[in-house]
Amino acid sequence: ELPKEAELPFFYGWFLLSEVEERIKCSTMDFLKILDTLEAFKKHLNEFTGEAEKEVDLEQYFQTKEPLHCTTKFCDYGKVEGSKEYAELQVVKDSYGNSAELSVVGLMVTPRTFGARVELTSEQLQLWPAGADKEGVPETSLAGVEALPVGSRAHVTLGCAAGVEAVQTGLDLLEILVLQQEHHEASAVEELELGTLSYLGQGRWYLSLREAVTCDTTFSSFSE
Ligand code: 2AM
Repeated sequence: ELPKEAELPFFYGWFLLSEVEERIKCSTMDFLKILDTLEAFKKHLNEFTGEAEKEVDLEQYFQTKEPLHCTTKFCDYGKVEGSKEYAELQVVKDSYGNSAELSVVGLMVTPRTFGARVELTSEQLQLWPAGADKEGVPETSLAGVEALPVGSRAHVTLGCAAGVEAVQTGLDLLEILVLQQEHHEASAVEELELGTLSYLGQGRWYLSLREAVTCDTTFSSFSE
């Protein structure tokens, strides 16, 4: 008889507790409402709609992806390189099912994705796979991404535009962080109660939160 292959999940990550999920959904929707009404945002509306005068309701524009989580390793049931090695890491086994407090430090919006930037602690970085930041990053952007601190891609996808896959959120976030690194203050647009809002061209917006939001999560895996 053949030995049973250990099953690998769709992905590993930190999953927000359901009451936290509700709280985050509400407060991030509030941010979209604020952004939607800003003159600065209206000025660049055509980057979302493709038309100059058309209105956009950001709350409808993005479709929520549940459960809300911060992906560590996308395995696709073992099809992705390094999945088995990741599952077998002692730190992954030891942390499985444990709670973790994730720190959300910013929010990002692009015509494709809406996400929350997560700042990982050194302990949490042990669960961040080597090379995860640059996976799928276009050749031309690699140098910029490699100059960012490890774990810069960590995020929670809050929503995607119709037809956009969640994997895009991390790529959009990296693009924003690279642009910010290249020409920092230049992009600051507005001081909001929530924090500092920056515009980075081509419909890309980043809100650096005045105060980080702590989210209770569980490190676990997801399979459909
Ligand atoms: P996300 O982490 O940006 O939300 C299931 O599709 C989950 O795995 C989503 O959360 C998604 O993106 C993430 N994911 C999908 N494909 C991926 C990839 N190639 N690399 C990293 N994460 C991926």
